Amino acid sequence: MLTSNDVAAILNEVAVMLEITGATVFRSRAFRNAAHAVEELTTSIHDLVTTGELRKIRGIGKSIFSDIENLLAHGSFALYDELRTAVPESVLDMLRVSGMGPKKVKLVYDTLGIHSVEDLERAGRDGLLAALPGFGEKTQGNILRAIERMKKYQGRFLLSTAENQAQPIVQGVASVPGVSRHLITGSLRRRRETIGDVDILVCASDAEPVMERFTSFDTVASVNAKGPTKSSVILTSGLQVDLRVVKEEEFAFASHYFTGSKEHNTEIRARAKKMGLRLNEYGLFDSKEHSDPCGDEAALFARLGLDYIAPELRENTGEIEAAKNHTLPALIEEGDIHGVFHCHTNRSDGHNTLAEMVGAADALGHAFFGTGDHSQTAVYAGGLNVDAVRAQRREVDALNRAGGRVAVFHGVESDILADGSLDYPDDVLGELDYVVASVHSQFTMGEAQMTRRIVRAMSNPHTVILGHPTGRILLKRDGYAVNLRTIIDAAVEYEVALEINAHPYRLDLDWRHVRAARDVGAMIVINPDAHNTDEVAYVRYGVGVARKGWLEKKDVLNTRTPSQVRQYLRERRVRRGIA
Ligand code: DGT
Ligand code: CA
Ligand code: CA
Ligand code: ZN
Repeated sequence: MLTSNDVAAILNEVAVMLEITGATVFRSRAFRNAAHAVEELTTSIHDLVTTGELRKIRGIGKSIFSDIENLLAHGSFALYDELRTAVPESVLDMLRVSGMGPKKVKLVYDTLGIHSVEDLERAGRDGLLAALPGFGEKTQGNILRAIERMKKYQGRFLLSTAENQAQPIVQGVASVPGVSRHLITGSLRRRRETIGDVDILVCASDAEPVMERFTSFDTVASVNAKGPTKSSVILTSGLQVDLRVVKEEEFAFASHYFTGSKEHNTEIRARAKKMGLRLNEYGLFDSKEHSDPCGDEAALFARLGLDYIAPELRENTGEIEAAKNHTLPALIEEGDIHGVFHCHTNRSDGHNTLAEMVGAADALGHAFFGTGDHSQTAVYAGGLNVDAVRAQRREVDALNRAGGRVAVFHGVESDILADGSLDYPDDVLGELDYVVASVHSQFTMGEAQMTRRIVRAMSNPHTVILGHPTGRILLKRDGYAVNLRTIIDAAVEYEVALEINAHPYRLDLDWRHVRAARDVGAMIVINPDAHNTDEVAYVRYGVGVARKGWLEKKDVLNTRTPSQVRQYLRERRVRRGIA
């Protein structure tokens, strides 16, 4: 059954195809507006169509209403079918190349007959794109680089996507009679930001029914391998899932081996070898080829003279040495998080009211919640003008006076303007509990200029948090050029917390840099950048990043209680001379 989001995606696709086929701006805009209206729905689109209520929503005209009706009833509508015949799918694929909007796609299609990303790449290499109106050498170069990037990312999935698709399969396999243990291993267990394939490990007396169940899920598109110990499938999404079935006495060894990383495994094997032992996925063998059983991974590490190494740390970045010396960090856990700061409400581009967002925080057991709506320059995201900021202040105060379980902090996500200034005058910034400063524009600035811009924003005493420090969008867009070493030093100097943006599209700051920030004592804060109530829970993806960055509870601002946060903000204001 199609969800509102599916319907919105199809309406958007229609809008794009209309543009490519040269329909009037009004026509494509009507579909875009309708898509937007559908995205905003909070009740079931099926109910709204049945009752005709949908017709009353702004942005849904009579003819689009009937299109949606047909779409829900028959899976398509006349115009959609027509357009899909007129515009080959490979042409639409070009939209996935960053920098290629509908207008550019139409132009290359009409003038050069370019039909696909491959055509586009060839034309770029031949220098044909640069000659087109509105392109030029620079755009051509950008497009070629974007295609490179796309190829590099192809075949990888977001952590959240892989996890959501793996979950029902793991549950299904685990419920097969005779399965005693099950575990997701590989990069997913290590909480990498993107996932090549999913690795599942199962302990079962009889492998056959497990493999049978594994290969027969609805979501399986093809079966690559099916054997007594290993099977491998490709899901309809293109995601590969590997399953291994092992015996009880092999489980600890196999779980360690298949969790990886390869680099960590190589080091661990070398250590075993030095001790006169041979380690593989089946056991830890002495010179007589005898392997004593290990109940779990902790026992395996102990046999190698090591403290237990959490999966997130197994990247061969010093964890084995630290495990030997008993200097591994006591990693932060999800339960340590008492609240989050950077969240959007429907005052800017969020989908829910502040009260609803606070309700979501409450449901997660959080003790505080911080707003972070967009600032006035971010017009495209419904940024708040000064009056709106003040109106929100009153809303926050009223909620706090009402004395709910969740303390509300009032902040904004201020755009960092091109020159590094913030988006409100100082007196307005001073009325807020905190400011998250983020770059949302002019991503192509050179590294030196971008670094100066961000450092200037951090030096503003009102800036408490630097939002998504590199601006990357995983699998889509690399971060802007910025010297993170300088940013990390500025974070210490100006007492600005660096955000781990926990939105699974971002996971920015990257865990490798989180570790560097920790090493010099920078404060870190984990924020979900939630745009609806469900996304507040994204904070847990950020906890994975924090753990990969070796963070302890004390390193993270939002492990503090509301009164500790209040005290921190107050004392910081004094230290920064704005009390
Ligand atoms: P991915 O799938 O690219 O996101 O990354 P992983 O780490 O999940 O890699 P994958 O699926 O190829 O293999 C799962 C684990 O199995 C890997 O982390 C370590 C182990 N493994 C696989 N191949 C080798 C190998 O050739 N040598 C060693 N030592 N371990 C391996
Ligand atoms: Ca894998
Ligand atoms: Ca694999
Ligand atoms: Zn942002």
